[in-house]
Amino acid sequence: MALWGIEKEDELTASEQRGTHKLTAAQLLVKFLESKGVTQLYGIPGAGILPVYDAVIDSGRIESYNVRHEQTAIFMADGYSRTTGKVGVCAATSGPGATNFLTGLYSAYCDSVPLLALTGQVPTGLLGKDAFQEAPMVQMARPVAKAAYLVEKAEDMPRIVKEAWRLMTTGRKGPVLLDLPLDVQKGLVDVNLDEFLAPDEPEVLPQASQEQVKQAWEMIQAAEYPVFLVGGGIVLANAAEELRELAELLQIPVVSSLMGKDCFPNDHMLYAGMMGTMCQTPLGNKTILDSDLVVNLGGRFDGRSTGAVSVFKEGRKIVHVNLDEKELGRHVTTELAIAADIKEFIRQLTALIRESGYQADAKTTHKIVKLGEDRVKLARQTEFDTFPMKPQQAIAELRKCLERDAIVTLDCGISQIWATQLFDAYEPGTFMITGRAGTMGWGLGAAMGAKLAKPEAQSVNLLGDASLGMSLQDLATAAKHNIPVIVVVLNNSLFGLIRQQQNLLYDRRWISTELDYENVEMGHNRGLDFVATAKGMGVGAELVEKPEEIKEALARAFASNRPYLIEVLVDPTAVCSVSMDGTIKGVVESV
Ligand SMILES: Cc1ncc(C[n+]2csc(CCOP(=O)(O)OP(=O)(O)O)c2C)c(N)n1
Ligand SMILES: [Mg+2]
Repeated sequence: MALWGIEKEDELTASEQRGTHKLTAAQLLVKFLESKGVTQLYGIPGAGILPVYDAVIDSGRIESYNVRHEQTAIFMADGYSRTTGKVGVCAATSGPGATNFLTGLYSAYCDSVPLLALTGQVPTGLLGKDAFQEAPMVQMARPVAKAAYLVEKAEDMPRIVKEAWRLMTTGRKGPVLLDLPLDVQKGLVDVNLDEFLAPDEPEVLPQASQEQVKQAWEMIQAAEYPVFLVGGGIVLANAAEELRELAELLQIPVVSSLMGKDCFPNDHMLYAGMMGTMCQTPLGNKTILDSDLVVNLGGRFDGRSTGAVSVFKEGRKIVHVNLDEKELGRHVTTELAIAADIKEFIRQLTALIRESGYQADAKTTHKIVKLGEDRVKLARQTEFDTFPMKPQQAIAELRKCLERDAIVTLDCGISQIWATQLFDAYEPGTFMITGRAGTMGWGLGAAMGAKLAKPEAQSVNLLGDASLGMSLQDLATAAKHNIPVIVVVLNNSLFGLIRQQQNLLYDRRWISTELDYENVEMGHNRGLDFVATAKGMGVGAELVEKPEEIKEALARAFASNRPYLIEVLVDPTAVCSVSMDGTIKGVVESV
């Protein structure tokens, strides 16, 4: 069958190739992935990527999970990567299958997540000729990926795949796209397998000089009220334990950015909460505003985190340590900037402090006692007796019912913002969110990838109804492959966060933010019936209207050991607490 109508397209069939002593580029790619410990492939096959899929059949080690939308496949790879720190791999066919990966690449790139996206491409002879399902993937992907390669010749495959792997997994990590023309996938390559599959040289990361570490320590000692501001780099560098040891040694409060939320136990006496204009806590912002020195470890001073820099910076010095030199001084001017592996930097600083014989004094201890008092005083309200329930209450209830190491994935909206503010995280890699991209539709795929990576952990996608509308079809993927994720959808029948903005910023002029309609089949006015839809796909589901029902619904969900959806009806008038003037001083509390 000649799909692209060119001569010799099927020059060598897959079965003919098996008889040769050489391997096709697709087979080599699969062998390489196996050697790196890849065991799962998420995607949707199509004519343009079939040689890769065909090679997976012979793999014996890699299991293929087909999905209902390529976007979910790349979100699964993302969730897998964030959970394990390893590389998730996904595949799509040429043209529309491949372009469906773009949001996934962008979301992973924004948060420095390594994943490998494999896309089929038209045969090389047709490139640039507007062939059926030809899309300029490399050009489209480059701005939103760490790298994107078009593999033009089969013999380039060994070099490119090795280079791609090194790029994804070293330095500041990120997603890489390999665009694979059909004839290239099928082309034969003569390669020395031992050399090709030999392990890479260990990575050498930039390190802080002793002088820089000393300077940082001197600045901490000179400060009246030093604070650690920790970012996602701590999770990526697997440095949570080192951070905890350092913070405990110094008795310094820890404020996190959104991406750093799960790198420090949120119930630790030194944890002050999150700083920010949207995803923040009153204590997090207050602690920063009370400080005279902010030591940023592995964060990047995102604009939604600092708010207006004039307010954030006023009266305080900054030490910034980040692996990526490009981040230093990019948004905020600093008194000391260090490009270094964060884990090693923390170890060096801890060693220096220990050598100095430092002991926290009474003044420092007093500050921590005060922090504890403020934590109670400034805690946001989560108990209400309103009907329908507030999202805050649903989120607090959910947290109480889940295990400490449960993984929660989030999409975007009011429910997500409340979750960042109220859902405590205790272990790295358990609070998963597209921090910079804010991608609706991300969390279900991510939760499935996380569950496949760590089957023993509870994996919950907490999201709003509109967000679920963007991933709903892949409940069928959870059912088909029996991936027991729990979906908790907070249904206000609204694009709630956008409605909140229309109310606050556009004189309550509403357009296109309501999702309700009369569902004549189901006999209610909520529009889409999530419970019926989930059940239609073979996913257990139930409706919850009162907070006290959440616990038992979850117990049933976990007992089923199958994917399960819990639809929670929440107050459509509920809003979340965000800054009104774009500064971390300007958060207006809403209940
Ligand atoms: C893919 C994508 N499209 C659009 C947006 C803009 N957006 C942010 S929040 C939101 C509404 C989310 O509604 P829902 O998931 O129901 O959560 P709610 O705010 O109602 O809790 C929209 C449209 C986005 N973040 N991502
Ligand atoms: Mg909603």
